[in-house]
Amino acid sequence: MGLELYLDLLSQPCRAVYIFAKKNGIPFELRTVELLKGQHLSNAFAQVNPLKKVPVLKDGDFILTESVAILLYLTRKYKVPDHWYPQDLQARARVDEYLAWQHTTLRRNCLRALWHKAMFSVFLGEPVSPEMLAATLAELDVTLKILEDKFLQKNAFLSRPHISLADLVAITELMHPVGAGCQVFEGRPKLAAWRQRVEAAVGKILFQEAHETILNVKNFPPADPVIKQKLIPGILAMIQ
Ligand code: GTX
Repeated sequence: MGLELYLDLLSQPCRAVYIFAKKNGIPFELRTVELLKGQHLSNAFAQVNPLKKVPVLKDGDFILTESVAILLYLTRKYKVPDHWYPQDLQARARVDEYLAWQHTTLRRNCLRALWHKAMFSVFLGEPVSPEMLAATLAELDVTLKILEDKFLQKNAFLSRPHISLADLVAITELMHPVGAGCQVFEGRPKLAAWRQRVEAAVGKILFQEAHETILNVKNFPPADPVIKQKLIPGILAMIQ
């Protein structure tokens, strides 16, 4: 059996892995795990990842979780263009710097913005309080400023002249609040121009395909009440 990727494109880390594999022509079998149907909680999936989270990579008997580790594995196993994860010591360190930073900052804030702005109503049937939403969006704002001022600066991409894993991880994170209806690129011309460059580098068709689910999130039908009850603890833990 060749490479298998267990993904749900609703999930930011899954989108980054999906785009990277597709863009680089890495052959894989897509194993879709629908989070909102609770498929990640099944016993069958627990055999693949006891933590019951996506993404997961399976390469023969080798199983790997954590999107950043998966992306790095793919860059090392396949001959992908150097710009994704440069050999140059300091250029690579720039990518590492972003990848280390994003977990508890941009990723967390984008996920919370998605849930607080849209998914609470769609999925849990009631919105969060206006105070909570305002606090979440204010936190996101601070993080976006750091993304622009510290990471992007005046460069074309986060890790300078070429697109890298850092840009891919960042753009897939930012599409979470966009899907929820937050205008994160409005009033931020530098970030908006960067988004255009990343989309162009990835390819518009692939970018659209990977983000179709999240951009439609507000039209999702309400979840089945039984599944909803099963998912709520995981959701609350994820967005706290
Ligand atoms: N640090 C991990 C990575 O980067 O791979 C994070 C993995 C993760 O949290 N995966 C989430 C998951 O499987 C999906 S991403 C969030 C998607 C939001 C929609 C959820 C309905 N979560 C399942 C769970 O925790 O129960």
